Amino acid sequence: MTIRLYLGTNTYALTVQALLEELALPHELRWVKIFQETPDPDLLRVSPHSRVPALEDGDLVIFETGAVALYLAETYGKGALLIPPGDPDRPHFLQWFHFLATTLQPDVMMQFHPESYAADAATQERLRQAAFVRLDKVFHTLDAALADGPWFFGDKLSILDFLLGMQGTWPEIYPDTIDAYPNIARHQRAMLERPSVRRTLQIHQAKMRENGEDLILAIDPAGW
Ligand SMILES: N[C@@H](CCC(=O)N[C@@H](CS)C(=O)NCC(=O)O)C(=O)O
Repeated sequence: MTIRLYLGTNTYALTVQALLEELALPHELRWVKIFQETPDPDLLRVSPHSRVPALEDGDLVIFETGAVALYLAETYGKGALLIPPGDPDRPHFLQWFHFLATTLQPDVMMQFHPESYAADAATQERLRQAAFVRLDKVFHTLDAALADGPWFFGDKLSILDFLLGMQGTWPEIYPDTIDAYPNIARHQRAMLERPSVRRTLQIHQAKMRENGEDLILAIDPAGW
């Protein structure tokens, strides 16, 4: 059965793509344009609000980064990348899973697309700045959570690390720089050492170059 990922360059689809690479799952990439007046009909078929990522796995269609990440780990992870029900860390796994999707993500999105929230430029800028103030608190909270690192659960890598780590590559989301949050910076460096993450970022870099763009990362990977 074919796994097909619908993605745009340097979007939340990075998380799902890196997980597909991490789990060594053969897959096809279907690049789509987002933020179009007339959405790509193929994307609409798998993602009714025309956002990426969306995934097809045989007859299954699923969108929403966290849901896809859980689906892949539960279906193909053979126990890896998850903190299962019954594990004493499970409540905090759930806490951070939802924190990343519902507390971090909205303020990250505000940095890139304030026009989705307000029409005039001055209001957009005020919203962006307000989101930066919240992001600073959110990043301090995450920095404390990563104190025992490198991962959320010490040496046990999980999907949480991909959910944070792939959006953590975006320099625009840090009110100052990533180095203001030393444990997040360490987490990011550890992510960038993973072949799955490098391969994913290199694919995006190549695709962006084709489009005349550049991939700018919060931390340059060693030996990139
Ligand atoms: N909560 C969703 C957010 C997905 C999302 O908004 N993706 C952006 C790209 S990073 C997108 O496709 N935006 C297009 C739009 O808003 O029309 C998830 O995590 O999958």
